[in-house]
Amino acid sequence: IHEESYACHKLSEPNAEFALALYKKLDAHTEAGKNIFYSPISISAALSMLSSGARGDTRSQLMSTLGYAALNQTQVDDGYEHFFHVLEHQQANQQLDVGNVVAVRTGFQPSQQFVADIKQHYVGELHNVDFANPKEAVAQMNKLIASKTHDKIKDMVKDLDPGTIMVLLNYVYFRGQWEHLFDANLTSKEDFHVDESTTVQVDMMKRTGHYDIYEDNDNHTTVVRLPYKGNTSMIIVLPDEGKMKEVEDVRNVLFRPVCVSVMSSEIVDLSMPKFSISAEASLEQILQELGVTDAFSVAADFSGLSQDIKLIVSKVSHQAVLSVDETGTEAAGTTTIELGRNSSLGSVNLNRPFLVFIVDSSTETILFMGKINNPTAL
Ligand SMILES: *[C@@H]1O[C@H](CO)[C@@H](O)[C@H](O)[C@H]1NC(C)=O
Ligand SMILES: *[C@@H]1O[C@H](CO)[C@@H](O)[C@H](O)[C@H]1NC(C)=O
Ligand SMILES: *[C@@H]1O[C@H](CO)[C@@H](O)[C@H](O)[C@H]1NC(C)=O
Ligand SMILES: *[C@@H]1O[C@H](CO)[C@@H](O)[C@H](O)[C@H]1NC(C)=O
Ligand SMILES: CC(=O)N[C@H]1CO[C@H](CO)[C@@H](O)[C@@H]1O
Repeated sequence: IHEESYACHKLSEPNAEFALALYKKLDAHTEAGKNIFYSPISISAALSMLSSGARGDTRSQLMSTLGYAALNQTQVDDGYEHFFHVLEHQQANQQLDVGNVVAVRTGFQPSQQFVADIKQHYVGELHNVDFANPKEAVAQMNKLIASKTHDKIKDMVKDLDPGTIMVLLNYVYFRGQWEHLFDANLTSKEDFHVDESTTVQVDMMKRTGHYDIYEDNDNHTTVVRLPYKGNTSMIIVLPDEGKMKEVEDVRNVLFRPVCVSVMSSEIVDLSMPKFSISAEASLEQILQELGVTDAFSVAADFSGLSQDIKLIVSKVSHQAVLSVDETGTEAAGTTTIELGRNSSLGSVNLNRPFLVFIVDSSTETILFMGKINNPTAL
């Protein structure tokens, strides 16, 4: 047990660092006023799966960007195995589904070792998808994602390259009930100040009661914890008016939600909007800025995924949704990593007359030859 929690814990700090690095990048790439919402663990887990099929610099770049430079792949794989194991076993009052799917082009056989590793360490499922038929494949992928996220994410995949060989998919679905429900009768329309000049109307929920809170006056921020039934909480970091930028720049302030021991329980008048948002992000550029470059280039080495075909990552996408109301929270996130061939995939369809040769290459002898005009004729 001790070993297990240690293996799991080893990933939590690098994962938090990576979450933060992603936040900075997403913020820089997101239009002002737009929401940012993502599942860091979903992105870390998907990239770790990718890493387990990568070799050479392609792998070391992934490992170091994920913050795992000091670990080897075995340690990372074990960490995820324990992580998924622990999550599976604490579902008394909440629903938390985390898992991975490897969608493989019909007829393509990924490396046996990779499949075994994904099944063992990443609770991975293998699905065959007809990527040669992109329209159908898009529908099939979206159906799969919708089923894993309880229909919270339904249209994540917009298009797929006909050359797609494999898609690595991670999903996280969470549904938690507030330990202290909001009384819906107290919810009323109130102003929400998007910025100095923009105000919108929201349904503001109200509750007065005990919450863990920490007022960090030096850093112009208030941190409050809203517990769900079970082992999860929502942590809110509320910067003082006009101080968002400053708060975002102080590392420790953003880090505090991970270690909330400094909080104390106090009676609080809490007003919180009821809302539903969705955010999506393309991560290719961000990952390259964070040091994952070979995976997207001809230098890519995914020989752990397939010895036969030279694979390259063409797309990394993330989508996440969040709904908050008086009873609790529903959130889902998915990450997809699309892998294909660098060159376009050739297609040969023997649906017209063709010539055939059976050749012995050691002696360079034509053993048989002919022309097939009608395969149904006797
Ligand atoms: C990974 O690191 C651990 C701990 O240092 C070590 O015991 C193990 O042999 C290493 N595994 C590989 C495949 O290098
Ligand atoms: C909310 O209002 C309705 C009707 O006005 C009432 O029946 C209900 O008990 C109230 N709920 C709470 C939690 O006070
Ligand atoms: C919370 O986590 C602990 C340790 O991981 C576990 O023993 C406990 O059952 C969990 N509680 C609930 C309500 O799931
Ligand atoms: C404010 O942030 C700084 C830098 O992260 C930290 O050292 C300091 O303890 C914080 N102040 C308070 C009151 O927590
Ligand atoms: C997307 C990509 O990396 N395409 C590369 C495929 O390989 C040729 C050379 O074989 C490169 O020129 C392309 O850039």
